Amino acid sequence: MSETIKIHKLLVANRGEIALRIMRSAKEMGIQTVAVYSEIDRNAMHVRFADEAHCIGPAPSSESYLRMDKIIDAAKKSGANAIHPGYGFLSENEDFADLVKENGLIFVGPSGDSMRTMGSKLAAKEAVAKFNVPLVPGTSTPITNVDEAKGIAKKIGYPILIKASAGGGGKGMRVVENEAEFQNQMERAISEATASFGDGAVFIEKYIAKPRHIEFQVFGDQHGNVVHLFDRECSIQRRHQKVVEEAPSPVLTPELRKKMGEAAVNAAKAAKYYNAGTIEFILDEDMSFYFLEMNTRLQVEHPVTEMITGLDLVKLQIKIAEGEKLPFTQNQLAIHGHAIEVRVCAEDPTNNFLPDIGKLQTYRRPQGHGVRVDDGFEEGMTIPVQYDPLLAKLIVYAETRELAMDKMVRAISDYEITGVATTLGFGAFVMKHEAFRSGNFNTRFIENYFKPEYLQQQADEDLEKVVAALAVTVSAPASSSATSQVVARPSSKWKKNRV
Ligand code: MV4
Repeated sequence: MSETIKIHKLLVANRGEIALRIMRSAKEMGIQTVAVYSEIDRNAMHVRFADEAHCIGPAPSSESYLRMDKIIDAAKKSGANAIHPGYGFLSENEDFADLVKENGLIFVGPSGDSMRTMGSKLAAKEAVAKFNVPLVPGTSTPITNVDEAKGIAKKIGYPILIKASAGGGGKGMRVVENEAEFQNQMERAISEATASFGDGAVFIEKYIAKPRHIEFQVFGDQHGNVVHLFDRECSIQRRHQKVVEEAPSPVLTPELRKKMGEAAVNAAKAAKYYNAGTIEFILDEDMSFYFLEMNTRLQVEHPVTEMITGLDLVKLQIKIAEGEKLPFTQNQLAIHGHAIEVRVCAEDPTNNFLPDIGKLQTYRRPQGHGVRVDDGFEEGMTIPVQYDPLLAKLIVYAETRELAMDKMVRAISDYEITGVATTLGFGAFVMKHEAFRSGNFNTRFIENYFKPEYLQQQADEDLEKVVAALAVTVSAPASSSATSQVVARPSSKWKKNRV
């Protein structure tokens, strides 16, 4: 039995909502918190919340939040004995995980070696295949010979998908419809992968045209125990960015959930995994499931899992990093109720989800039973362009999926944001859509059902109301300038979240 080392002071190498979320749990555990920040984040909420804060450079993340040396320096100066990377930035950088350890600090996450295995899709496939985890029919070694690859493709059957081993988030994928296109597409895929990732290794898989994205939260300790904390349905995505997530998935039967959960635990064991991780599966229309990849970090959507399990995943991460054993076994875990998350991004769904920047002129959170908001901004703050557009996560929890959807509709209508366009209105569209309500949807939801005109129409009606209200409340001479200012910016920035 190895002993545990208490974390007494934790540096959070991140910003925004996740930095705050991590520090809150640390504080509850009696752990001192250290923030790092870029020059532009000087007054950010995570800086003010922390017990102390260190500037690590100019606004661009390559000069601040991605600077391993400066973050390690800040940890040493502050006397922190652990670093939590959050998500994004350095969270899945295996060299950073190793460096933290080499400097005598605790990394709140998995080992660098686990990240190395799972960071390469081919290495990951090879590792999990030995542990009885279903893979999409295809190759788990790089393909280089066109004729050999054509032979394999023929056996699998077209359409097939060429993927880059070093790719991620959908980068470096190519669908090949027939043998005539094969050589050309393979050559392109290799040169693209070489240019983008410095690694030209590609492999092929059967193309699943209408998959659902279902992922399992896993947790391992440093003593070899691994459990899963059930599934999340994340099929509502745009350009490989999730917009709505829920737990549990509305389509898994208890039997299938058990089978997929066991496969997820085996996949984690294949990488000798500890701390929080996510096993990503695709589920085919015939309910066959296949391992796609593993994310070796705490994910954005972890709160839906917290709601249905009653656990605080950050506290659990900290205890595991301290060397404690998992405090429960698989059969002590159960799903309670249903949780849904809508990502509130500073993006305009009526304009191709393009990032929208500006100042949060009004910012009022929804409240009430079963409503949780994880955010990192306040009214009056300017949203920086340099970072991820995620402003907040709106999470609801209720006894049933039906009640959770209704609660989300209400919470969105109570959420007041003006000054920047957000994805809230899109969230309401999803909550009310028949395909979502019935549970009968897949990763093509947005392309199949969403029309920007739907939200634009709402925005226009709301704009008319704002103009009408101004015309009534403002005296005649002054109203002309106020009205023209509003009319000059006819965007969903001005809308309430009509539901
Ligand atoms: C696939 C696939 C269909 N067939 N693999 C996209 C990101 C990366 N994690 C893997 N992805 C996919 N792999 C095979 N063999 C379809 C996707 C895919 C997808 C997967 C999950 C969620 C959304 C998606 C959107 C488009 C494509």
